[in-house]
Amino acid sequence: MVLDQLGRRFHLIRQWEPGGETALEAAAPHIRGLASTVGGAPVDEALLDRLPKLEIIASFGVGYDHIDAAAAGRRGVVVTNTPDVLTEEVADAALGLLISTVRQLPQAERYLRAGKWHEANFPLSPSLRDRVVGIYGMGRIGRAIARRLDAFGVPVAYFSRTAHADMPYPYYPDLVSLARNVDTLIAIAPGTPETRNAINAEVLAALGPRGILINVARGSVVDEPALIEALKTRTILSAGLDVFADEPNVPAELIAMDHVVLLPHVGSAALYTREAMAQLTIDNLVSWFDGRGPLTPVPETPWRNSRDA
Ligand code: 8YV
Repeated sequence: MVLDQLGRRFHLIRQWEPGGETALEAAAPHIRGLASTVGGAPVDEALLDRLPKLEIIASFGVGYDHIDAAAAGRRGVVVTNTPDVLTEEVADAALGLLISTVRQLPQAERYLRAGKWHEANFPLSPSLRDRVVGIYGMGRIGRAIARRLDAFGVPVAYFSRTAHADMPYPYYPDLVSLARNVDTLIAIAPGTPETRNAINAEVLAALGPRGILINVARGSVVDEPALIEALKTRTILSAGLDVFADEPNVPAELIAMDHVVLLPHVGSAALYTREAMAQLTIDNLVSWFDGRGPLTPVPETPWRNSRDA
């Protein structure tokens, strides 16, 4: 267990437990390390102000949009995340969600359980065989998704901040032109101010009536009301969503739709991978407090090696 391991080495304040806020308040002037996760309390200027002795924030997860890493950097506070150890797991989940959505597997399962197979065969679904997949974000996970699609014989194109010379796939300079040239879009870009609502009404219209959107990135990357509208008006065909704008609050309109597949942010949520993520979070803290520096600092962090990472 992560907490046992941490507890053997450090004095722990569990902020999320009853009385945690009071304990944090009392210990705040002495706290030197913070373990944090997406979906937990945001680590913003206000929290940083309360922790004058803070040296390191070790985040459990690869995305760290809940942390103001630039503000931490300005104060000389190191931020670490958990890259690599979840790449293949999240790519597996992305492919699972893609196939589930295109082939309507959850709907087919509901159909069987409802006893409807006795009445008729499940209707024919769309296929991955006549599709071109656009990937939004070509970082580690984007590449792992692309590799899987290669193996599936599905053509790939992409848009990311920069074109990658080593990538054999067509690159489009913006999301609208990518969406116009594919019919299936997988979002795996980080949640940043730049990517906020990047998949908007215009992108969804460009994706078109055969369009399927898969989001395994962050809810913030998609303009959620625009997506709901596009699904209602059949501007696009369907969506497979693992992430939402205000988790765990999923809009009732999405829940009411039978032609979408919805998952409770499970991209990395397999025991094997979560253990590896937890270990890397702990290892970053231990390495830091042993004086060996952070193992996986984020680019905004003041640590000298981070620029080469
Ligand atoms: C979360 C994730 O870390 O790594 C990420 O960016 O979104 C997930 O793996 C996980 O949900 C823990 O909160």
